Amino acid sequence: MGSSNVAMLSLLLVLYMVFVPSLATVYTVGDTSGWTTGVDYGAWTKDKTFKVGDSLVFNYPTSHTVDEVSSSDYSTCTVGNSITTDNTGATTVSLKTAGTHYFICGVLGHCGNGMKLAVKVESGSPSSSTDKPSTTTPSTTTTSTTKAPVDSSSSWSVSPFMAAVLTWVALSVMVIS
Ligand SMILES: [Cu+2]
Repeated sequence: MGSSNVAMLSLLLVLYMVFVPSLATVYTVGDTSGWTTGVDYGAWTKDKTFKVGDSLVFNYPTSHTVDEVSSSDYSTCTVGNSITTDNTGATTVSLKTAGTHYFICGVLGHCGNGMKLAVKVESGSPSSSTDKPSTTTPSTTTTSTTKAPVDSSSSWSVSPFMAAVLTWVALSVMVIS
């Protein structure tokens, strides 16, 4: 392997290391406002594109909760049927599957006062971007305190894998030449 090839390989490795972490984005819900009443979360999500592998961080006083709920419970602000719930004050939710995920505060009246968040999650791979309604797959996310087993097959987006494949292809070409 010539020195130019070594340099090229190094460049590829650097690009790979820079590129891969940027694929998973951590979003702080409501930014500096956090998770509270009186915030328009529809406006907060409007300019954002959520992908499988991204995370939501909810920051709030423990007088609130973060509940993942069904589409219908989201629409009607129905509390008590939550899929997952957390009230630690700092809840990280991994978006593991494509589709729309719905979150409300479980404290009576707070959802009606704006504490409702719908996040449309796109598949990490353009070739399999078949978004399904989350109503057919309720247990699609886990909170930081949920003990449900992690679905490893869907928690890892395809793009880092593709980046690794491309790196190896490039490496193979250099070795052959
Ligand atoms: Cu609340």
